[in-house]
Amino acid sequence: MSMFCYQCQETAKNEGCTVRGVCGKDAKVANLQDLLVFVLKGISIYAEKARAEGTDLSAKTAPFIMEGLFATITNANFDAERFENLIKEAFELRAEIKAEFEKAYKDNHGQEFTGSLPEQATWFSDNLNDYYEKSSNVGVLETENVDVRSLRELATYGLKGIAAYGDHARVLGKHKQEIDRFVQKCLAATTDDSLSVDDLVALVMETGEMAVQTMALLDEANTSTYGHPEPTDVNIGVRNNPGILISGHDLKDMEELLEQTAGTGVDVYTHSEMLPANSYPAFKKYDHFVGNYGNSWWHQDKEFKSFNGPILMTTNCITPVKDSYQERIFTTGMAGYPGVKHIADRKEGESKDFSEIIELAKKCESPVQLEEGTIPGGYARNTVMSVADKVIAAVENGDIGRFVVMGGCDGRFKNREYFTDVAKELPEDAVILTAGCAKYRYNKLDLGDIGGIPRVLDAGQCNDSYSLAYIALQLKEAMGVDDINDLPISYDIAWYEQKAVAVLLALLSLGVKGIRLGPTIPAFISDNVLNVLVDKFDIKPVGDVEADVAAIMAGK
Ligand code: FSO
Ligand code: SF4
Repeated sequence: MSMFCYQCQETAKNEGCTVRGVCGKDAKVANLQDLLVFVLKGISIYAEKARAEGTDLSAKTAPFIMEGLFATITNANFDAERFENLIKEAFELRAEIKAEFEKAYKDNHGQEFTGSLPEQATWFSDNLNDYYEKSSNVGVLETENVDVRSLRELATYGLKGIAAYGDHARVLGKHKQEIDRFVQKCLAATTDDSLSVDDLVALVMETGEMAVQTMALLDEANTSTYGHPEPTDVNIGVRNNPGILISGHDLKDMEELLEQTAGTGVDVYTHSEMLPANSYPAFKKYDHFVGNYGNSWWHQDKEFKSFNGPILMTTNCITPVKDSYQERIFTTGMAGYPGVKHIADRKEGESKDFSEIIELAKKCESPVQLEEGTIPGGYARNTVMSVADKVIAAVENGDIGRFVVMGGCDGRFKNREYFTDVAKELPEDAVILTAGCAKYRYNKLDLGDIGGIPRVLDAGQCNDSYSLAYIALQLKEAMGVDDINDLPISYDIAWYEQKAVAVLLALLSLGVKGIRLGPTIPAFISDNVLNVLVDKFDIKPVGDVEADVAAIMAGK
């Protein structure tokens, strides 16, 4: 076995990738990612010890820890050199935090700290060969007890999701001390052998609570910067100008790209999870912002070829880059791919410089049209709540029988046709609430509307999943229902990567029961942990389409 990773839904045999990732990640990068997380845990151990001595260093640790965790999310970064550098930086930060802890300890106790610490806090080398040697022995399998391992990884993957959402919020100037503190507390806790299974279950639940807070913070960051998304018919056709395709989830990159391309004769199109940018007032004002091109992330090898122009990947999901567009794809932020040009971070008070991409676009042909027409978007919390009276009336008079939350991710495998089939099979009085790239399985089906309310209400990116929770909580108030589970809402969630784990834990922490999860139950959930989730939350795997649709409509 040269690596071990089971953090995403497509892991080999639903057990673990052991030679090379199904995602394309090689063993070298997988192991370096493990080593980076290992050192991030070491930083967290010292920061937690400093906090016990009365020194809060979370403002110093959280930005780097969150970026580091974000880089290890599925399909975000495949570049070994980038991870080598992140590990070096992590050692530097760890040394600083260690020194601050030791000083605080000495000040408080009048003597040096001599206690023993886990290896995450002590192992060091500045030799790259040592990185590689060590990196194959610091992964998830180092925790032998399968249930402890399962809970540690469940918390860590939830934390990776929190890190991604938290990093997006920070880019827009928003952060919260409580979240920053939790990130270091949670990472340090995953190294603590004294914690019982019950303690770890509690940690996982707290991860869910923090995910809710982080998603609320990101929602606030996005809407206060760019306005509330508005109902929008998003064009899926093309024009005859050269274009730039922007993918991933980073709205600040979107803003700066639109600003820098204005008046250049180059059009801008969104791809995959950037589609919801078409519904923000701040972006809709640009005439050269044409619409969305293509489908969810895993179709990119073909769609990037036919786009003809440059592609900017702001975050995940990247798939192995093909020669046909190797010269025209760029990464930025925490995204990375070997041999692909990376646009540097913005300097304090400045924008990123996208001029190289714009100049390249001018020399490219316009995109090949894949489809035409429009798809509806912009049904985030503000839009839905602005018609709350209409929605509640439709529920009360029986026009809407059920809401089905079908958010989450899309993926490569055939078993995800389940979600298309469910969308098709749901009766006409069912409304689908969605967010994330899962929507591409049914957002072009033309499922009609109920009294002007589209049957697929798209709240936005997976980053906007907070809208789905918010709508449920507001409906609970408005309809005078005591328990969120008494609302006419069912959950049929498609998961793929770790942001979806954060969203799932967030829903559990809000008390949502009876969630169907698919296309498979995560490989990192052990049998005993699954039993806990079934007992406490009645989680179930997706099953037969017809039977699931009947059960969903019956509120089961
Ligand atoms: Fe999709 Fe990829 Fe948004 Fe994920 S593009 S799969 S949950 O990384 O981020 O929904
Ligand atoms: Fe395998 Fe998923 Fe890990 Fe990639 S991210 S190596 S596909 S488990």
